[in-house]
Amino acid sequence: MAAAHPPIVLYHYPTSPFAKRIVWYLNLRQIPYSQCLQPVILPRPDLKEELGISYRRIPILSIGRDVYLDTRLILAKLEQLFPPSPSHPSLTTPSPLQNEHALLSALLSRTIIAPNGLFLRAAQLLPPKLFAAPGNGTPQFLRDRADLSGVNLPPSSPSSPNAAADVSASPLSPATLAARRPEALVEIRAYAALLERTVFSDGRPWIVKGAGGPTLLDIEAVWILHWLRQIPGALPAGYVDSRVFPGVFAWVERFGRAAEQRPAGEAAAVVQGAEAASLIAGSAFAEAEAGVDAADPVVLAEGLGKGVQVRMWPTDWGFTHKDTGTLVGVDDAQFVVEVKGKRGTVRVHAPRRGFKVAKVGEGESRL
Ligand SMILES: N[C@@H](CCC(=O)N[C@@H](CS)C(=O)NCC(=O)O)C(=O)O
Repeated sequence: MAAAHPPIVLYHYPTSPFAKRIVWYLNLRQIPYSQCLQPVILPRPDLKEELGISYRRIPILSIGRDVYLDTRLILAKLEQLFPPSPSHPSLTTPSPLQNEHALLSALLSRTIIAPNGLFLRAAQLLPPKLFAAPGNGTPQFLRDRADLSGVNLPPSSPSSPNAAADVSASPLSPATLAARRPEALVEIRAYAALLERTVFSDGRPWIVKGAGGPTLLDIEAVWILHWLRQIPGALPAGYVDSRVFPGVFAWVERFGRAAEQRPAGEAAAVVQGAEAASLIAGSAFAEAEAGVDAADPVVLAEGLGKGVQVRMWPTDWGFTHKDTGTLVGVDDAQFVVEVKGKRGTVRVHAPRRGFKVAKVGEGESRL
């Protein structure tokens, strides 16, 4: 695939720490892509109207007419579809430690992105002033993020559209953040301490000893700290900083310098939503159509099969936004649903972990 791959489009916004995981990967492996920049809150007509995709999280990556949801699946697919070559250098560790590297990368990804995992703790360290206009809340943003956790905030009143009083139920409201902060700080510090006293106790530049550059394990380990360290007020000085954890913070800086650069310095082209959608609609599929594994316990229990009309949604957050389409694939790693947009169909792939598929009309509840 690497020689003449179909076009890749990354739908994201640059402040998304999840999107960074993909941007860094594409940069480090020198994989060309275009980016379709998205607003930080809904609506996102480039996805919903142009492609017919209801999933509301960022990032989304298309490769040809295949659309991949969730960074866990996106990274796995890029690994699979772009095997190491001189033009796309490997981010894995050569044998004999190749399997250990793959195992640790997968475990780290599971731990950090899991419900109640380190990512959610990190989000609880965002300073409330990030979302607040002077003297007031920013209800649009808080309302949008409340939707992610299924919280329906009352509509803002037309007479005072910026009133902060109605956002107290949001997970990002100042009161909720203040209540969660102490425990979140302890967990983030423990994570930095773990890295400092293990891999970064001996002055190595990257997690894998002897590696000539960052590997996938560095991407999986670094993104939370890389995100928090650039948000003023997130990490308290003297508690989690470069004085307390010099090896870790030097690594985060070093990683940023290595991974933020595009090869040869050229930025990824920006495409508008309509252009991106016609690029996708006009492309070949990147993968052969997956089959539905008839022996899969979930397929059996839910009465699924190829051609069945289904809904598909994430179960951790953003779960009220469900995609509807035709089930075309189920295997150990993914669900694949064909979704109709105004320019034809795309195949939408979601990882098994953290996603659910149910026949239309059934299983509409969160779990
Ligand atoms: N498990 C997902 C989580 C993605 C996620 O939560 N992304 C955040 C942005 S950093 C998001 O979508 N926030 C709400 C939004 O932008 O609509 C992944 O790995 O891609």
